[in-house]
Amino acid sequence: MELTDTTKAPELMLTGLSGHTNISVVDASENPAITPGGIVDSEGRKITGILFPGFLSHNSVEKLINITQAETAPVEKQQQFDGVFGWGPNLWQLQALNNSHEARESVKQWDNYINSVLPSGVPESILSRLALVAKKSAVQRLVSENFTMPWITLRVMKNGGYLGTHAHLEFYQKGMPYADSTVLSNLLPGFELSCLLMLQNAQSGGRLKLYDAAYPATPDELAQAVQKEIEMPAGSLLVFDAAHVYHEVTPVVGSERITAGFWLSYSKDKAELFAWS
Ligand SMILES: O=C(O)CCC(=O)C(=O)O
Repeated sequence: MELTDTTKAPELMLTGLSGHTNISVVDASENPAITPGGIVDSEGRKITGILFPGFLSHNSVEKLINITQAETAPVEKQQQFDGVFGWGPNLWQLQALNNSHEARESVKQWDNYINSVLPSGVPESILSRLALVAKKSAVQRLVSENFTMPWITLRVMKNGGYLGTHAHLEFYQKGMPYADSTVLSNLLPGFELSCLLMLQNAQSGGRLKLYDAAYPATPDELAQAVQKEIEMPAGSLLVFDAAHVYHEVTPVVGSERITAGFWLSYSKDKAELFAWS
């Protein structure tokens, strides 16, 4: 088994992003759970995120990094922003391809590639561990009209690359291309957790910074909010409330920051939990 034993509980919880208190990391004896109302502790209090150190073995981390360094891969790398590149079928392009054979093939190729580089059972183990925390029987792939969404994207941020401050509810409100996709219209509105596997930290910078401020906040409120950079060792997984909590990635300095990411969403009826990217 390539993953840390799921019966151990190495999670850390990020609390205090309530707009009132400081941000702290507390022990997992608080027994966090992923629920349709957000991430909660054992008392049912909302928390911002859960950090799972050592979620992915060194071997799996290396294999995912290698994809981004190889000359060829089954999907083109795409520039998402200045200095920020993604590997994986592109959500917006897939929408444009409108459930075509071409779109299905591109996801299949990417799945096969990920499955071929990772030790056997690792993708399933990642999702089944999250299912345990959500007390669900499974975290499923997101499928709509026979079209399966990709479930993981690799992202490389080069020297100078960064992600500006945002909360994902903003995207939906501003009508970003995927906001009215048919695939996503079956999901529980206002719910989106980001799942980030840290593969390689930048030499410096490239830190995920969370704001003690929830969407919608004014620029002044954001400027005054307590901010916390999250320390994520290679191999750790962070699950956090990206829909509500403002976050950014600080500019990378020196060597690349490499992550693998996906989102978790519930179905509208809250019965099913999906991973997609
Ligand atoms: O790469 C990161 O740390 C953050 C990415 C991000 O903004 C997100 O997952 O919502």
